[in-house]
Amino acid sequence: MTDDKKSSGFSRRSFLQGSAVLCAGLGLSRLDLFGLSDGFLADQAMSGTYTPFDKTATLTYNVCGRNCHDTCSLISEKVNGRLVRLVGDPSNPITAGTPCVKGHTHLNVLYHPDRLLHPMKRAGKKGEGKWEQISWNEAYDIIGKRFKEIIASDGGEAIVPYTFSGTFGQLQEWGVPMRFFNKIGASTIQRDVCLWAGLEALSYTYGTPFGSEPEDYAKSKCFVAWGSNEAYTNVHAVKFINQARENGGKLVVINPHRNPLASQADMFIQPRPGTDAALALGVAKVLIDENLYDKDFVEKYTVGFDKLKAKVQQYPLPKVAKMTGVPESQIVEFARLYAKSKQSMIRMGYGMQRRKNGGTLIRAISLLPPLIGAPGVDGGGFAYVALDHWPLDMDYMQRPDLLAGRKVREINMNEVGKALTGELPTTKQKPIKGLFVFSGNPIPSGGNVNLTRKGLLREDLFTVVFDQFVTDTADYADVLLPAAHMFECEEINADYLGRYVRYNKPAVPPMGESKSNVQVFHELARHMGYTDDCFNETEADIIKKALNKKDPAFKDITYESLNEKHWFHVDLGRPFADHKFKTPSGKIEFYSEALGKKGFDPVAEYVPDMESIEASPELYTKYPIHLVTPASAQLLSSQWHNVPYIQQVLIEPTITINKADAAARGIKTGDFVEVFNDRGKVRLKAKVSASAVKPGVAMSYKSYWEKLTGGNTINRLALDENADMNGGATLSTNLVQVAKA
Ligand SMILES: Nc1nc2c(c(=O)[nH]1)N[C@H]1C(S)=C(S)[C@@H](COP(=O)(O)OP(=O)(O)OC[C@H]3O[C@@H](n4cnc5c(=O)[nH]c(N)nc54)[C@H](O)[C@@H]3O)O[C@H]1N2
Ligand SMILES: Nc1nc2c(c(=O)[nH]1)N[C@H]1C(S)=C(S)[C@@H](COP(=O)(O)OP(=O)(O)OC[C@H]3O[C@@H](n4cnc5c(=O)[nH]c(N)nc54)[C@H](O)[C@@H]3O)O[C@H]1N2
Ligand SMILES: [Mo]
Repeated sequence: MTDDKKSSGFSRRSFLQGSAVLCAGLGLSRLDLFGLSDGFLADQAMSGTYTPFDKTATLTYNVCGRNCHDTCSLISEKVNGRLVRLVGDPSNPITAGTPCVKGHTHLNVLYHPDRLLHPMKRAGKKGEGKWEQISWNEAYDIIGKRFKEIIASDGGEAIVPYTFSGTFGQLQEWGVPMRFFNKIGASTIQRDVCLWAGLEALSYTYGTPFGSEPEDYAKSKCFVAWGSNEAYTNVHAVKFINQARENGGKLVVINPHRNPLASQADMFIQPRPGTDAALALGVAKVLIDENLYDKDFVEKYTVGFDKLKAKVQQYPLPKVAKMTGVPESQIVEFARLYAKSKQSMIRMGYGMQRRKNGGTLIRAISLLPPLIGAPGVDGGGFAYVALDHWPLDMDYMQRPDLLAGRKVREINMNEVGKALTGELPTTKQKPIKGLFVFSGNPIPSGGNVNLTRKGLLREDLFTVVFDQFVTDTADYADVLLPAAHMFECEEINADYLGRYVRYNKPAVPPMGESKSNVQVFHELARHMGYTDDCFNETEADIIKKALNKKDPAFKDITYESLNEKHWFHVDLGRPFADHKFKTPSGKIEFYSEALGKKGFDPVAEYVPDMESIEASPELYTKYPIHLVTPASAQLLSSQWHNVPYIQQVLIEPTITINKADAAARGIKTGDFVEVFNDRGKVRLKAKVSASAVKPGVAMSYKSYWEKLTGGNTINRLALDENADMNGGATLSTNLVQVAKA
């Protein structure tokens, strides 16, 4: 029936023991109990993990490998060669039997009538959407010939890949495609759109950005969802937060937008966007002034406390209240609640650090856990991301040695529009001539999409788009290549919520002529005459060779065990339980020389965001509303927008504004409004609220498709800069004006 024989994990074993006791008591064999005789289905049913819908179905263990914290473990059922049902793997402690709304509708993506099934070449003007079907051979001929011409005339660096979150798999997305680009000496793409500024900021404090796992949230006495949106962006975290509350823990939400969790929180703090560093320093001042900090921890495990103590004097509460819009009394109340127990956890989201001041903002927040002695404590410390459990050797997969000593330039994906239009000094000097977009979608998921469009319209730019659908970006391609869906490909996924490694087995063959990323880049390399052995490897070859065999934490993960168990929890222990920190001093650094050397305040400071009343008063006069553009519940960046079922539940393109701003502009709920800044203009429906956002703030969900909204994606307005740290994104740094349409 299937080669996936067993379900995985401890829950299976413990249930089997339980069922044996139950059966013995009833005088039944365990199989009788389930009315099943043998084979995989009986095994599944007995394990208590999964009862298939159709007894004749073939089951495959899959992964929702889209770019989402949770990265769900899934089980698909196949009948007559077609997937008919999909459930969350009940044995996986995070997925626990159910994916989110998007995961539930994966089959609608897989079998979408608009799936791109054949290679195409452009048959009209760029952006016109006219195509002619071609064979793979012809597609490879066209791409290979054009790339070779570009390499001969301008060098490999004139070609750039653009990629991010189509699959987020280690193999198909982060790893193997880079072999091809290294071989041709293409410019490197800095894949910094997402959470990058925070990674650097946290490293100054702790020596690593990798924090606690969701299982630990449940042990929290005070869980602080600071700039995160669990109910939408990582729904499986909510269960653990609820467990904490059932155990008497408090929930605090800090967010300019009253998101679902905020409405249920014990305390909701609603700062002005981009001012969280001031808030954190104000909280630190209360902790120090009121002697609520952990002197023992501070003395033993930190450096620079005196400098922090001096620094917070610059943040008296009246000043902080003015900067942030948070009342003084609430700052004090929060500090006291937070310091009540060391089992206080701050979970930082990524939306808030996609700002020009995103790094300094995360750095300031990161100083709070050590003040109360929380790092290393059960249910205490911080959570941001876990990426330290990737099992595959990146060098093996990406093969940087194929560069053969060539030093290539880096293009930051956050500036793709500027890069394509020659607005960056490097691309002005040496223009981009070839662009290969795969597993990414700059229109509408990047910033300033009007500028990106201008770049993509360049007649002298050769663009390949490799996707499952004819996306907004695909409209500007010269060649379109059909990508296989993840259920059609082999992949290893590591989540970024906890520390799970998951194996995704192909459940069905690729539809039409679609192919996996690995297949396409290997075939293209061979077609272009590159004879390196690596381009002949299959996915299985690569996984077998690239699996981490050195680190004992990964010792149980082999190709065979992945096939058998489907997912693993990588046990790296509780972060900081040993009180060892990989900073230059070996301690938590309230004062960081490395940070100072980069030109930042070595402790922390509130740096007004690039577009704000303080930093750009003239711009503020024109555009007095801070626009935040977080993730919607039903889309994954731009993905799923073209799925009819999702369209029925997705909120139409809307902007939420405060009633004071609405009244001043004569706007009522349901009115159409124009939202604009120097980067563009969109027409959206207004939703007026007394409290969802404060006056001077607006919210509209990110990355709706241009062609499904009549050209009204909010990403037209999003800032396309690099954040202060690590080349991060600035998609949340937006001043706009709103006017009745
Ligand atoms: N449903 C769904 N899930 C997703 C995604 C999706 O598109 N849809 N995207 C996935 C991806 S790529 C990522 S990176 C993650 C992101 O996961 P999250 O970081 O949880 O989500 P975001 O929506 O980016 O931003 C979180 C929150 O930041 C708030 N915020 C914005 N500016 C500020 C600020 O200045 N201060 C504070 N305190 N808060 C602020 C927003 O209001 C928002 O509620 O989610 C992943 N999961
Ligand atoms: N306004 C605003 N915009 C934002 C953000 C924000 O906060 N505000 N957040 C940003 C964040 S956090 C992120 S991570 C980015 C995401 O940015 P992107 O990764 O560029 O965006 P996606 O829309 O996820 O596009 C992924 C594309 O890959 C395709 N795809 C899926 N699977 C495969 C595959 O197996 N192979 C190939 N070749 N293609 C595949 C999908 O169909 C889709 O078109 O968006 C950013 N956009
Ligand atoms: Mo992201």
